[in-house]
Amino acid sequence: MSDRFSFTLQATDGRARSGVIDTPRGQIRTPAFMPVGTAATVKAMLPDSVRQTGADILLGNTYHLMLRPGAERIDRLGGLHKFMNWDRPILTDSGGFQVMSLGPLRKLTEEGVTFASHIDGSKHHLTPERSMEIQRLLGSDIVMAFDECPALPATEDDVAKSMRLSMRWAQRSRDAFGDRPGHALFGIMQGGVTRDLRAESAEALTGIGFDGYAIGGLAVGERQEAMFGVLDYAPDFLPADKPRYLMGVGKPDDIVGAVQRGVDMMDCVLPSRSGRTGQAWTRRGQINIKNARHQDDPRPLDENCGCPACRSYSRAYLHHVFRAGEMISGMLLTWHNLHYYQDLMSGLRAAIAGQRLDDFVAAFHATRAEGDI
Ligand code: PRF
Ligand code: ZN
Repeated sequence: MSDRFSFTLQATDGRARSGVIDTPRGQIRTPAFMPVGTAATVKAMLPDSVRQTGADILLGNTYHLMLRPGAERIDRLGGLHKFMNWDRPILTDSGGFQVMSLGPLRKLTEEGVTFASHIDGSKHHLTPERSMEIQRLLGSDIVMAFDECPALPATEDDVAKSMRLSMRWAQRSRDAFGDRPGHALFGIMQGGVTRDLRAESAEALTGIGFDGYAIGGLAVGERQEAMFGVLDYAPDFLPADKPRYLMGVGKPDDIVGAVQRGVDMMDCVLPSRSGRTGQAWTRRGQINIKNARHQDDPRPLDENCGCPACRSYSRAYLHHVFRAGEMISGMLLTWHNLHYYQDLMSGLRAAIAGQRLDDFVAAFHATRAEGDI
């Protein structure tokens, strides 16, 4: 196994890419989907089960873990991998984005962000330097630079000012991260939906030099066309030989469109969160298991899915346990959704490797229905 972090491109098809990220904790096949484990758990799933869905890497959050149980505590207990019983790669987000979603509880300066905890109201300070320290204490394999993601709607001037602050923070993140063999630091591009700002941000980041580059500031409430509009040019502003990570995306059709446009990594709470609220994602479309029309249905969610929910349980059972508020409901639907997402990623990787991505995408869209099925 590699003792360093490296990215190898294996195939391209149009602008889409497939490859492998090597880390001391294992390989990440790209395009990769990262399940979200905000509070040191992918909710409702054991780590072995997450692995069985096909995940190579999880995402963790600086913001949540610094507040509870605390980064120093996790360090004393042997680091996040040991703490949560996941020995494969972990990427941690840097905290700025999560702080910003708190709204009025925060104050932003050149130095960093001061905010009140959503748990107990206690006051905290986060800077690029402290974010790098927390992510080191957690033992994160892929560390994200500390950035600011402006809340929408924002004027172009505000987006420009925010992006430039994020670029100064990117330099401070790079300086504070230092040289840590086997660990990677990713910069985060900002700039909203303005091409010139995206170009300026990419130039600043590549000038600093990172092990990978994220596209931030998208999937913040804009329509899919607007996001794809940015993805039509933004990945090309970034070095071809480094991984590109689109943060917080998305629905299955967002993922497919992003991969077609040259994105290598993504994360989203959607498959796990919607599993707990009774939504299943399948090849044929979305299933709302709460709906009464499932109560007598002996069929699985998807007869072609190999997950435990589909192998052993009917829609009628899944409907019943959801209605009854049983914990197995969230467990089975989360498992199915994560399995579906990872199946989609493996299909995309194989299609890119086989130079048949257009056919794969056409079949993906042709099989799906809009609305609930
Ligand atoms: N920055 C960081 N994390 C993020 C985002 C961002 O812009 C987004 C935007 N979709 C999700 N998560 N640091
Ligand atoms: Zn399934």
